[in-house]
Amino acid sequence: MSLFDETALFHGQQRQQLCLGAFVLRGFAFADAPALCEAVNRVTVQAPFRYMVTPGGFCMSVAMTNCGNYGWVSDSAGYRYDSVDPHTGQPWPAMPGIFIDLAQNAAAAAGFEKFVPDVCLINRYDPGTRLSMHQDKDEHDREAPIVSISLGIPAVFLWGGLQRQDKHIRIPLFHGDVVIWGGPARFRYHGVLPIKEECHTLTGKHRINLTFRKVEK
Ligand code: MD3
Ligand code: FE
Repeated sequence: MSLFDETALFHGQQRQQLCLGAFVLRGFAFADAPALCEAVNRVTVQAPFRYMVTPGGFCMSVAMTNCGNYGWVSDSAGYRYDSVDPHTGQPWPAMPGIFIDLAQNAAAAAGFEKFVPDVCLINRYDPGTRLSMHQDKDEHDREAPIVSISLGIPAVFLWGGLQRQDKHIRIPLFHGDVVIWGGPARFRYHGVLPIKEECHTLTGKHRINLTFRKVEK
């Protein structure tokens, strides 16, 4: 077997069901990762990464930006989806074609046909940064799944239940992994453990996570 075959096997696509409605597609975005990272860089020229402020007045440790018809924003007034980037006063950059195609193909591979996201939230984790346990409930279309793509430094994802105090399991997420969260999985608590200090050829010291959402019903 050639080196190429082993690489293909190692990053070979594999579908695991985490629970009803949630699927991991290992390596699904691996081949497209360089183009995805370039697209992220183009988006952030227009809409730079920023540390948003929580309604409680704390600065978030994960840097964020968005592209698409809406973007997720947080400030002293609360969390919401807004068609305007508060940092620039302009609409968010359009979603790159490669984002839409990949999100749609991944959703279809998990049984969610015709997924058309209207938001891509882009999270950037610096070394040591974590995301505390939370639910995502700001999206009005509650039938649509959320598709997430992991790029760069790996992470340990925490997957809980419908109650904050429910016990959680740990799921490693690597560069190129795609996860689809739909159906009953959609409203479970989840979080990310602190990212290790490492270096990745495409993202440097960062982990980048793209989440595709459908906000408008
Ligand atoms: C399960 N992001 O942006 S992606 C978030 O790695 C968020 O940046 C994490 O949680 C990250 O809100 C996790 C996986 C994910 C995203 C949204 C979900 C899992 C989810 C919504 C519902 C259930
Ligand atoms: Fe979330």
